[in-house]
Amino acid sequence: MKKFFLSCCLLLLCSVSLLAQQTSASHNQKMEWWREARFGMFVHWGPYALWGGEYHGHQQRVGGAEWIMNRCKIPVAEYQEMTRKFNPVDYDPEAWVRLAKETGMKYIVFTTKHHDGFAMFKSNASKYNMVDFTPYGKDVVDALVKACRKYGMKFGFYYSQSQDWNNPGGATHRRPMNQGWPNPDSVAIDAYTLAHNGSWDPAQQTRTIEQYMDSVAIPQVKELLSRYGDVSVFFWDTPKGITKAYVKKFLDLFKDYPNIIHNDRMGGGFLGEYKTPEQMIPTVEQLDGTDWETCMTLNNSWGYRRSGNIWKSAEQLVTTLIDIASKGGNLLLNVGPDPLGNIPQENIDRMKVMGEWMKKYSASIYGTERCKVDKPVWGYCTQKVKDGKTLVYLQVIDWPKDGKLLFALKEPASSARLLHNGKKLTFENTEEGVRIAVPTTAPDEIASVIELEFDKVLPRYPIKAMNNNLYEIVDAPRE
Ligand code: JFZ
Repeated sequence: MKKFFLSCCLLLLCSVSLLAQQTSASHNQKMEWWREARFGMFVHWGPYALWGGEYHGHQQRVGGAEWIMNRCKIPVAEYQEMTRKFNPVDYDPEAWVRLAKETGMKYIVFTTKHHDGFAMFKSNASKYNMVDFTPYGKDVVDALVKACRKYGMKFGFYYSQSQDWNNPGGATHRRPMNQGWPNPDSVAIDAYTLAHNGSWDPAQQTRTIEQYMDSVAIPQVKELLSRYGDVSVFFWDTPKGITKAYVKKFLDLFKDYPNIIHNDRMGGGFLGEYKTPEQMIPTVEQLDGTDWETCMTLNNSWGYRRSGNIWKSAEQLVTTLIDIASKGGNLLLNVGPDPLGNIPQENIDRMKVMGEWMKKYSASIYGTERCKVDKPVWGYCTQKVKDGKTLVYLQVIDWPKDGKLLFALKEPASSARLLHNGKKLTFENTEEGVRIAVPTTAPDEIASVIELEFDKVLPRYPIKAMNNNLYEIVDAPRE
C-alpha cells in the first residue's frame, strides 16, 4: 500500500513536471552549442530609437534610452503617434548578421518586444506592431530570422513578458519623474504613478494584468514559437507580476520546443537554464557552477542614443570577452540600431577590433571552460579537454618584458606554442609550474595567446544545471 502510494506520488510528480523530461545527458546536449559559442550579439531595437534618448530637447537623465517612454512619462497617444513614423528603410538584416559573424559571434538575441510593448513582428494579439502600425509594414523579425538562417547564425528572442507600457494591463515599473526630464508637474505625476502601480496614463489601465497576459503575452509567445522555426533562446525580462500559473501557461507553450534555452528572468519561481548578470563580470566567488551569460552594452544604453554616449574601448571589450570565457561564461554584447536600421559606427569600429582578435585567437574562446588555476598575474587562462589531452590557453595581457612567463600549474606540459602562428616555444616543467621562454615583445597589442598541451585530463569544474525544483530537479554533471 505504502509502495503504491509512493509510486502514485512519483507518477504525479512526473506528470506535473512542466518541462519536457530532461535527463542530465539531454540537458548537457541542449546546452552544448551555447557553451561552445561563448559569444553572441544582443540587439535592442524598437520605436524608442526614434527619440534616441531625447524628449522635447531634454536628455533623458537616467537609464537606457529604451526606457524613454517610462522615464519621461510619454503619454500613450503621443508615443504611438511617433511610432507611426517608424520607417527603417536602411534595415539590412544580412549586414547585421555578417557583422556579428565577422566579430566572432555565434548567436543573436533580438528584442521582439521590449517594455514599450511594440511587437517588431506581425501580431494578431496587438495592432501595435511593425506590420500593422508603421509605414514600413514588414515583419523585421522574419527578415532577421531568414538572414540568420542563411549565414548559419543561431537566433533567440528577447520578449518582455509582463512589462508593457502600450498594451493596457501590462506591468509598469514605477520610476520617478526626475529620472526623465525636469517636468514642472513632477510632483503631481509622481503622486499619480504611486497611486496607479507605476503607470502614468489612464489608457494603460483599461485592462487587468491577467487580461493582458491572456490576450497579449501568451498569444504573442505562441506566435513567436510557431512562425519562425528553430528558435534557440528565449530571453525573458523584468518578471513583475508573473505567478506560477503564468509560468505554467508559458512553459506549456514550449512543450513542443524542448531545445529552446530559457534565461533566468521568466519569474514565478522558474529559474531557467542560465543566469544573466547584467553589465558586470561575476567574480570567481560569485560563480556557483551553473551556466551564465553576461549581457553588456558597448556604451551606456541598450537602445539607440543619439548623443551622450560613453564608449568602452576595444581593448576593454576584448579583455571582457577573455575574462568571461576564463570563468566559463558567455558574453552577449549589445548593439542599438538607429531608427533607420543602421548600427552606429562607434559600435562597428569596436566590433571590428574584436573580430580581428578573434580571427587569430578564437580557439582560446570557443568551446573552452574554466581552468582550475587561480587568476594568473599576467592575464587569464581557459582550457579544452579532448581525447585524454588538455589544451590550456594563456591569454597574456601584461606581457613579461624579461621574456619569462610562469604558468603556476604543477603538471608537466608536453608542448607550448604561440597560438596565432603556431611557433613553438621552449619551456621547462618545474616545481612552481611551467616556465615558458617567450619573445620579449608582445605579439599582440591587446592579448597574446600561448597554447600549452598536457597529455592528461586536467582537473575540471563541473557544470550544474539550475535547480528548477518547482518542476523537476536535474543535476547535470559534465560527462
Ligand atoms: C532589463 C531592461 O529593463 C533593459 O531595458 C534591458 O533590456 C536589459 C537587458 O534588461 O534591465 C534589467 C533587468 C535585470 C536587471 C537589471 C536591469 N538585473 O537583474 O539586475
